[in-house]
Amino acid sequence: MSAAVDQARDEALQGLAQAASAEALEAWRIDWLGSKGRLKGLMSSIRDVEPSARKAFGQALNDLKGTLESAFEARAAASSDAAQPLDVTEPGTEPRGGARHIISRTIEDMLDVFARMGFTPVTGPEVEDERHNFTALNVPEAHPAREPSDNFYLQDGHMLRSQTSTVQIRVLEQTPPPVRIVAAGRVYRPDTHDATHYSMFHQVEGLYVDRSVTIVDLKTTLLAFARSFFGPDAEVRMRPSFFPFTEPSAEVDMKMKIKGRWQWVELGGCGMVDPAVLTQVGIDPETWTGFAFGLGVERIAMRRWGIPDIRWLFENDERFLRRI
Ligand code: FA5
Repeated sequence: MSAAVDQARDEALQGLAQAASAEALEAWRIDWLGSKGRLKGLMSSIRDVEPSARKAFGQALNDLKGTLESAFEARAAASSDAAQPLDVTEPGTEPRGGARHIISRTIEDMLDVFARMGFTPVTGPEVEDERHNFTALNVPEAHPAREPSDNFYLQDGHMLRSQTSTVQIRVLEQTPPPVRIVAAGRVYRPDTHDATHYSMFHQVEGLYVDRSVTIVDLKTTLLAFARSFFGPDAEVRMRPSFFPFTEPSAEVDMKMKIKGRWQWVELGGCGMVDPAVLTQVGIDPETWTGFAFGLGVERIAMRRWGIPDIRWLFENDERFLRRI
């Protein structure tokens, strides 16, 4: 009996597909779904079915009824849409365009400012080896920065880079000085998410190696960046700090006006390239000196746009994305 139901379904759907006008559709409805239609006929034939098979047959017919009713409704809706003439004078719906993410825009703006100061943009891999992330940067084997709890280690001595300082090594390995580059990109640290920390964030790294680069060049460069990026009144201050790959090292703060009040904001680290790093890549530290800096892009974007929570940058909430 199920063959009879299958055959009826095929025949009915084929007929429906061929019904090309409202009249033909109505005729199909009466023929198949009407009170004296073919489906009703099939339903009354249930009497002739063996009692043990009646339940299954009844179920198959109910399914068929559901299928035909929905197919008919879909067809009728489509043909009534088609019957509506298109009013070409009606105002259209404006398509909602996307926009570049605020982090991409911030990076682009930062690189622009540094490009005007002669820094060439370069990139480096996000999956790094420990040599480029630590060893060549003068970070000793037992240094706490290498702790598994502070890094995303992969297999075979590889890891997600925890800082863009890796690019300093990659560039110095390939390019003889003088070198003046900026490298922007993602870095990864298993930090707990809060208003100012995320486990993936972006840094902009700068490196300048030449014959007589001094700390005055470093401060002048950072100050020029701050004034160009945040406005002519911005100021920069360096607080003594420690990074294994720079000596001396400093945290760099920028003074900027936030909601009408001047505030010092920490933006990254910097320092004079440690002679040990230059030696690692075969550059003579007696001839060449350099400075390097690494700035946190999210913190800069947050300050620039008054965003109170770093998580807003990555949650893809449209209400936020559309406002900025
Ligand atoms: C470094 O990563 C050094 N590589 C910077 C450097 C480069 C020093 C060159 C000297 C020479 P630090 O760990 O402090 O330094 O990170 C730099 C900046 O990244 C911070 O100031 C902050 O702005 C940002 N940052 C650090 N951790 C996070 C985080 N979890 N979420 C968002 N931003 C972060």
